[in-house]
Amino acid sequence: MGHSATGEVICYKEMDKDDHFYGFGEKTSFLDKRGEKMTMWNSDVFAPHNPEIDALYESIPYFMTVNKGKAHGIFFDNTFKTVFDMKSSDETYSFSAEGGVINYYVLAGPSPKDVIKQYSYLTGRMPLPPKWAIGYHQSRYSYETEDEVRELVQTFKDKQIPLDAVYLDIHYMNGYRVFTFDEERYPNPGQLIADLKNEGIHVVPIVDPGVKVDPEYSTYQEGIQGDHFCKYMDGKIYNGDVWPGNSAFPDFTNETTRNWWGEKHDFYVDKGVEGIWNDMNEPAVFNETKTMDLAVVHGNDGYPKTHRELHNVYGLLMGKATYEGLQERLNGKRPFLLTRAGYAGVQRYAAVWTGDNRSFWEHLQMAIPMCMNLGISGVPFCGPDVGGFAHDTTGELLARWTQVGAFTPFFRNHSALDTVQQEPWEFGEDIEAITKKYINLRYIWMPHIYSLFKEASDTGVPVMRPLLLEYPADPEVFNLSDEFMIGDSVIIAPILHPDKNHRAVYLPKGTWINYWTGEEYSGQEYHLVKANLDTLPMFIKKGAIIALGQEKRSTEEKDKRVTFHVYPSMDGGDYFFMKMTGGPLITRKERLLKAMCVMK
Ligand code: MIG
Repeated sequence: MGHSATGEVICYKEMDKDDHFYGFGEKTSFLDKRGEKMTMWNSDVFAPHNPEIDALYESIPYFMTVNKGKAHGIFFDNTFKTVFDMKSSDETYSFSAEGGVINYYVLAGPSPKDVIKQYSYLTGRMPLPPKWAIGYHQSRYSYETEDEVRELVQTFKDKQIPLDAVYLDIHYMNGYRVFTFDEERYPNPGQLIADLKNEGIHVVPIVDPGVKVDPEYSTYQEGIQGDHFCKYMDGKIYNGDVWPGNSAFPDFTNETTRNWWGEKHDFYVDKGVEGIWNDMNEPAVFNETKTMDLAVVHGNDGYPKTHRELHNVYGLLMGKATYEGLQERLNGKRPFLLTRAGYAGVQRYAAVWTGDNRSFWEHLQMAIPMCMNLGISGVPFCGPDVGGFAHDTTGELLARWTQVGAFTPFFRNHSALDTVQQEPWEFGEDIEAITKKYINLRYIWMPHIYSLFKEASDTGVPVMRPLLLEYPADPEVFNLSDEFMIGDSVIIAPILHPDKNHRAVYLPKGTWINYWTGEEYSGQEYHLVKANLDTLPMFIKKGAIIALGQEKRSTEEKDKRVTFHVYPSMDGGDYFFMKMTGGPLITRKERLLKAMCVMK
């Protein structure tokens, strides 16, 4: 073993002038990755997230080629640092790795949706999340005390803004020790969690992998006694600085360690927790390389490998340990896990948020292709920090971002220490009315959105889609990065610039109805659409049926009534009903409705 033993491997393929490339997990820049060169190496990037930075928190060495409407995919199953070069030549592209072998799967398509089905058949699909996980979530680094959390929840209640979850960032812990609560800030967490649950709100604590080196701390003691920490070949434990100071890192490549970590979640589950937030699991370390020493040798259940080889799966395996640990403890309730780092297959365990973005309009713009490409990469449950994490947001940006967030699969407002508060009411009454309107809209649209989650969990086809998935042969959508679809018949075309209340909207083949005004537009054309600050441009395809529910305080409140909005089309298309079955609404070819159905 040693560095010299790991030779670089590379595979070249012909590139056609009509090839366009999608997927690649969590990447900056636009939708179509032709002309980009991208590295897969899980990295904690506080700043900047811009087109020059191509390695972020997630590494998914997979992409889809679409050529004149026909698609195929390639999954390069290599956990080393990999590079995808769709830039250096017009005739060839390549993918390479620092080590390992050229082992890749070709997913034959022929449609883009087929490729996603095939890829997710191979790497796994998202389990249907609990409904509360797709409601509106509020976070802040940090809500530092129990009183602050209670006051926050009371404000949501007073203002009648729906809320499903509150996040506890690192300040809830005793000196950043995972599996502890600070006794002064959070004297009675079990009571807090129970009281919030009575209000229909879940509490999601953050859990980082770093375990503080402290001989008086039980998690550290257990880790040492059980031989759970990452170490060098000579047996010396690797230590690195993270929030708790000098820390050791569980070796999630071993099943015994994953089980131990899973069991540790009794601590949270006993207090009523049903969701966990994993951060810093690239793993991030405060040093020059920003991660663990590559010479660390992971146990890997008896097949030892260096951190150089297994770095990209550390977060995935932490997710597996956490998700399975929660699942075993929740008596049949579905767990929720949010993660920052991951590898191909991360969707089996966790939702993904796109890390430390900033309160820039550019980052609102970038979040859309980033999430669409994550969806193509098998990760349907994703979203950015709404309002932006670092930097100070503005009322206008928060309003526009909340409009987008209402339709991204994961919908959480989160902001950093030392930035202005960005809860929905922080920017005056006008902005509050807008953020409230769109958080409410999320709940009204919940039956439809939840049905799409069900579809994604069954087939892998994402909730949030580029138009390309539905219209793969339409050249106008090959790189359309500022519009997205929810399912196959709704287009969201948000305003993504300050001081704008008009935009050009491309609508593909078909006839489209403005959700707000009922106005009709013909497809395969650009339209200039007006959208004042309180309007998110939304278009429904003629022929669609949309199931909508009602405003409510949280998803714990059941819909008393679901309304089917039918957008009849004269071309006599078939209509599919949505049927209630026990829990979620699912799409079924239940009954054929004719165009005379209830008009919207
Ligand atoms: O080094 O826990 O991306 O969401 O608020 C920063 C504090 C650590 C980074 C996460 C962010 C979180 C923050 N964390």
